Amino acid sequence: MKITAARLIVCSPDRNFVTLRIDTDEGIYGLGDATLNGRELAVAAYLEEHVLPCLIGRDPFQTEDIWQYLYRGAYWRRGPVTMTSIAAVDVALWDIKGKALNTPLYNLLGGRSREGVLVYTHANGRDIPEALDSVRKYMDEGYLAVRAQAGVPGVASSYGVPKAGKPYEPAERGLPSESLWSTEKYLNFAPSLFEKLRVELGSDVHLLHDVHHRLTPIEAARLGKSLEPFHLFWMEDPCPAELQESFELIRRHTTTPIATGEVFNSLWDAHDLMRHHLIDYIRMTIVHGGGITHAKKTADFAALYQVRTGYHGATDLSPITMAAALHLGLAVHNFGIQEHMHHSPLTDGVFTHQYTFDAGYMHPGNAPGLGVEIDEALAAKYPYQRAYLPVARKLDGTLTDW
Ligand code: KDG
Ligand code: MG
Repeated sequence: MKITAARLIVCSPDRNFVTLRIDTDEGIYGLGDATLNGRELAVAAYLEEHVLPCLIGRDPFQTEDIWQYLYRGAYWRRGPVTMTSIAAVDVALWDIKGKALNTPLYNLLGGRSREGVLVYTHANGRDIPEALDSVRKYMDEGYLAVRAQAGVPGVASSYGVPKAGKPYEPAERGLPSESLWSTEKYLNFAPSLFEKLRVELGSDVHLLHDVHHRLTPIEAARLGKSLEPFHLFWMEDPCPAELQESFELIRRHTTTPIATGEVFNSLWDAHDLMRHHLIDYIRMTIVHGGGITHAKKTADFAALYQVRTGYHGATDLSPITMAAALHLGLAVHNFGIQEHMHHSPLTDGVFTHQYTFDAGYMHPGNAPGLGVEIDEALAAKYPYQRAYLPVARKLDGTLTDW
């Protein structure tokens, strides 16, 4: 089998997505997600100008060799634009392999290690009562695990809180908006949110929380300690992870489990965190972390240190990435949990998919390959629109981590 064509579909059905389609001489094609939120066209240009011409004529079954060719062959290595581009190619090739062998992707990754993939979704509210209602709503829908975020009193537009009744969506069209942040107010407030949730909801539901890289290590240590009575499933991204030794300080003070890595793009960003038992869940996802080929290696490395997977799954990761994550999640032994933030009905209309949700678990479906199709005619009606993630400033105006 040979690759005969590769092209991009850039569309914006409620939000931007970059999708790669690879065609072969046997009429089988594969899809890969190449979306990097707020920097979409950088990846599109990288693929179009530098990667796609190199694919024509290659055997799509050679996923390892093509991965190495794109990674080592670029010389520069790593970085979100490179690794998202490689991921798009890699996922599309695995999709082709599954279709050619007439089997769902999970069968090529080790087969089923479990019946379903435990997922968590996003509950949020402007205040604690709204957040409580939101968690309850998802529990009523069958979710066994829910991430809870609430507006911090005195801090306008806190992370994870929807604006004016719309579903929460991190990127916004136009130039970046600015939001405010106060660590002091947040640290005083966050334990009261989880105290209320535990009192009202009991101890069975898994509760998760995203700190979104906003604290220093000692502040994160205080937060983790103060949340211990409410036994969170995890505290996510307690501080920026470029400085991996930050997590040693957090670990010295708290047993609240830690998840990090949604902004990582290679195993080398995380290997020290794993080797030194500084994290419990790795969030680096397939689309930003070099595709299935590299995610599988990262998961296998993590397994040596009893670190489990907990992949990023916000709306900026297209249904193609969601499907890929569900296939891998079904297969790897050290799967932990998968994020599932709902796409809009329009996004789901463009990317029709076989995956399903039932009683807290998702399943990738049994269609050959990934089990996702793109409706290109519908996609064409929603062209790309510039959009950005917000930036954040402290109350005195200092730029800080969003
Ligand atoms: O593109 C960035 C978002 O996906 C991110 O802000 C969402 O932190 C996030 C999460 O955990 O889903
Ligand atoms: Mg996050």
